[in-house]
Amino acid sequence: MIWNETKECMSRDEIANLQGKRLHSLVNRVYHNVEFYRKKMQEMGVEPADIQTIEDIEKLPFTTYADLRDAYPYGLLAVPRSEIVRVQASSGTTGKPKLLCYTRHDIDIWAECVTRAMTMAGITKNDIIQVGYGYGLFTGGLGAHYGAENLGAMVIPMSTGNTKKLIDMMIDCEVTAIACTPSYLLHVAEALEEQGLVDKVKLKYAICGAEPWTDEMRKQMEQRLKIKAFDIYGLTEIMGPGVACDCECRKGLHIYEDHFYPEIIDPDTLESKPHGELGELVITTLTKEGMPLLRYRTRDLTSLEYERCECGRTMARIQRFRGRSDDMLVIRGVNVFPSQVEHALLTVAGTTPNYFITVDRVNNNDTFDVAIEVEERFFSDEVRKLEKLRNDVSDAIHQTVGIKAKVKLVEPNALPHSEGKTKHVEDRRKLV
Ligand code: DLL
Repeated sequence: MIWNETKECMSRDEIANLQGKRLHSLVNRVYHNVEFYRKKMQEMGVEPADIQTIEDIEKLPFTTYADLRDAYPYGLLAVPRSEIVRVQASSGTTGKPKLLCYTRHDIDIWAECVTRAMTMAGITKNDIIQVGYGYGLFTGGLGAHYGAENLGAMVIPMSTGNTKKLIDMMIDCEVTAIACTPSYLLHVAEALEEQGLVDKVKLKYAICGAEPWTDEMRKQMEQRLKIKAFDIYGLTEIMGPGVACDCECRKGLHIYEDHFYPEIIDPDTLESKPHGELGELVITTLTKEGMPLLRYRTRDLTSLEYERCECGRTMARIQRFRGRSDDMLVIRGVNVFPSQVEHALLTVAGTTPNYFITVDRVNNNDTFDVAIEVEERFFSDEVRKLEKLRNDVSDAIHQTVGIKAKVKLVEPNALPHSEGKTKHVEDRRKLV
């Protein structure tokens, strides 16, 4: 099934024409309504009239997450504040979050994109969907929720944090589809197996994303739960979940090119890369009203495939993600920057800036260990003081990053030091 065949199966010429028109109108809107873009374009000597076709996009400036952070909260608004009906946020490197604003129309487009993704997965209005992404500022919960309702399915807004209740309701309400992170779904599978309940569930589909995952994880969840699992991609800055999703052919994630124009660039030179080559994914939001972004650097490394897919869709496909061009880690679905940990440490007296983060995946759960050098005196003091310091550090990290770390305090010089750039992170998960 294809939710919006008119759009999802346009010819490549039709796509390029539509994108050109939408880009032209977008550039006019941001030039006249967003000082940040007007200034940038003026600095580059570009005027809205210079942007007529989609190929002209290369004349436009990039946007980075630092730009969003600097514009916090409303600096990049392209409509009057009174037109905004929702905000969502994503954690930044330090301090303030990135705040994204949506008009009513933006929310409708978002729901449409998630509905397209769910339809790709085979989900219909007859399904009962449990949404196991967090509800709140994170886009996962509300994004999946609105998409499922728009599809006409029945939604159970579980959110995160109570696996027992999720399993009880999954069985009692005869849930047929679930939207959650892939690592959480494997955790649910384990819990079902331990309690001998796998045969009691009626689950058929899972739509998983918000973090990188592998074909091996997909195979495991499909076999253990007897379901079909699909990969959904998105990011708060662009919209939330539903920027792209894979179809039954599993040859990449179709990006909804009528709303999001994708480019691949070299993250060092910022030059565009030819079709098929690996680089950083850059997205322009062609239809967003509230806070549209020109050439947003996602930092996600991948390539694009433009061949028509066997499913009939013509929209380009994002290939396997190969990591990021910055140091962001996605741990249990939460974006974590090492600098946030550093920032948290600065707030606790007695710690030093020497820390080391180790991330691993044990039994399908991400582990997040932080070792910190603390002042010598704590080791000669009473154990109680050391324990208090450990708790303070743990709370500070939890507050800043949003997830709990296993904290270990070590003596000065116990961690690797280097004359050059000190390495602060080891990610042992094999996700690329
Ligand atoms: O994670 C939105 C989302 C929610 C997507 C639910 C899918 C499902 P952010 O918190 O802003 O938004 O994180 C965005 O997460 O730039 C990627 O690095 C990573 N990411 C998201 N989906 C995938 C995926 C949501 N399917 C950042 N595969 C992105 C790999 C993903 N990485």
